Amino acid sequence: MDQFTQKYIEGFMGDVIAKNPGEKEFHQAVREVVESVAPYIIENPQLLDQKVLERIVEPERIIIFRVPWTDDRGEIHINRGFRVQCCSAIGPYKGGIRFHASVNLSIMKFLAFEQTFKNALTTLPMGGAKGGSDFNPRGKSDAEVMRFCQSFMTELSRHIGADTDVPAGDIGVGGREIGYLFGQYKRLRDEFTGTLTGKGLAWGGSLLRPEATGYGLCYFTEQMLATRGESFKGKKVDISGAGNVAQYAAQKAMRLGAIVQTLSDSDGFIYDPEGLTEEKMAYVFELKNIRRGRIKEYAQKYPSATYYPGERPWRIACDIALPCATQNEIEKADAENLVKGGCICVAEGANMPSTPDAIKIFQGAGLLYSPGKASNAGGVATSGLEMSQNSMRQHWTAEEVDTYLRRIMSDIHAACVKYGTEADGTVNYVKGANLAGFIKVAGAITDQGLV
Ligand code: NDP
Ligand code: 2IT
Repeated sequence: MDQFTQKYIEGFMGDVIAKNPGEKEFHQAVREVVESVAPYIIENPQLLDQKVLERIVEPERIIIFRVPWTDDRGEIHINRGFRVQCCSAIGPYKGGIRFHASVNLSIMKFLAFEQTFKNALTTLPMGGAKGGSDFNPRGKSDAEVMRFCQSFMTELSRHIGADTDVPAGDIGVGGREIGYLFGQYKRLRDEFTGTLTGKGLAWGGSLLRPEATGYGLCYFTEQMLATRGESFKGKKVDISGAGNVAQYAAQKAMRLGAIVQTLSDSDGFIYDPEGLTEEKMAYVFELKNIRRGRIKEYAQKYPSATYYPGERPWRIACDIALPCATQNEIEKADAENLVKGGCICVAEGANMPSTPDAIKIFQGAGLLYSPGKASNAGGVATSGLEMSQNSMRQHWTAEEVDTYLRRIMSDIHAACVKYGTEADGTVNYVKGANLAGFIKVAGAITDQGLV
């Protein structure tokens, strides 16, 4: 990179850091994009003049609100709710809602920023947003979760709508929470629209939306592997997380012939060298989605598995790693372990799970590495398909949705190859995804004038 470009990046980041102090996840996400797109911006001075990047890093709107609720004993709790509406240049704001104790403004802003580029990559007309709360759903009763969701939606309902902003799930928000949120929205607005996605099948949901992020991740990974004449067949796969994305990534990878050897939660991970089977997966679905148990119970049920408390899966040698838990869950030492263990491909199911140092290790070692905004876009893409079905008042078959999902993942892969192929023929998926997403959003922003 030449000195001028380097200076532009540092100047831009200096301004972002000064204006958004302490928001380290947001700085991290912005830096990654700016490093990818700076040469393109410098070659296209109208983007500099139009301050396109400056506009994208300033969310169009941020809503922060109080969420009061009572627990089952009648005690009052106050949580903080967020909705960051980052960019509506290419469609209504779209992005998930996260309920997790760690949620803060920095995390919401990084997720909304990432979502803007991810949604552009899907080829569907969706802007970028994210929302959530520092509410911790762990250990709460259904009634407590319902009261919290109703209180959260009472405020959020003023700011969303089928043509304005369409939330969905993320960490801590699955089918149960979307149900409570949708019920309250409908009650307040007296209208049945597709304002949330991830809905139940009987009330406007799309077939395959629960599976879409994990399945899409595996479709994308297949394409990455194919560039080197490889496939999932017989490969050892490490997966982190045991939630929505991890479960369906594990199921699809297993069905494609891989040996899925790990799953995790924030307390530790399980290693099953014999790999997951359909029967073991059915147990995991029941454990996590019905009983809401912990992953260590897997090792009690299956003696072939060992539970490692307080650790992450990355010390277990594998061919393919699919991080599907949370941001910054692969640090430098984890990345070094993966490379040492012979890993050939890291495809992100979570948002920003690899730290910048970890990414450098992967890229330096010549691994196939793809950022979440490309490889996990199947979830929001299928949300887009749910919106289409709602608007048309139609319900597509699983085969129809799967065909769209495969095509979209393949188109995203093609965009990464188009914009990310380096002089030596290797594909830099970070550069490819960021540049492809940016070019689309930047074009829409300049077309629409200074708004
Ligand atoms: P879930 O809540 O269903 O599952 C999250 C999993 O990750 C749980 O096993 C959880 O363990 C673990 N986890 C969460 N936070 C931490 C943490 N701080 N440290 C270690 N483990 C943690 O969420 P999803 O599967 O929906 O989301 C997982 C990731 O995928 C997130 O990064 C999300 O943004 C991303 N994503 C989700 C999409 C979707 O459609 N749902 C779409 C695209 C990306 P525990 O139970 O201990 O908290
Ligand atoms: O990070 C993500 O892409 C999601 N949590 C899914 C968002 C959506 O609107 O389906």
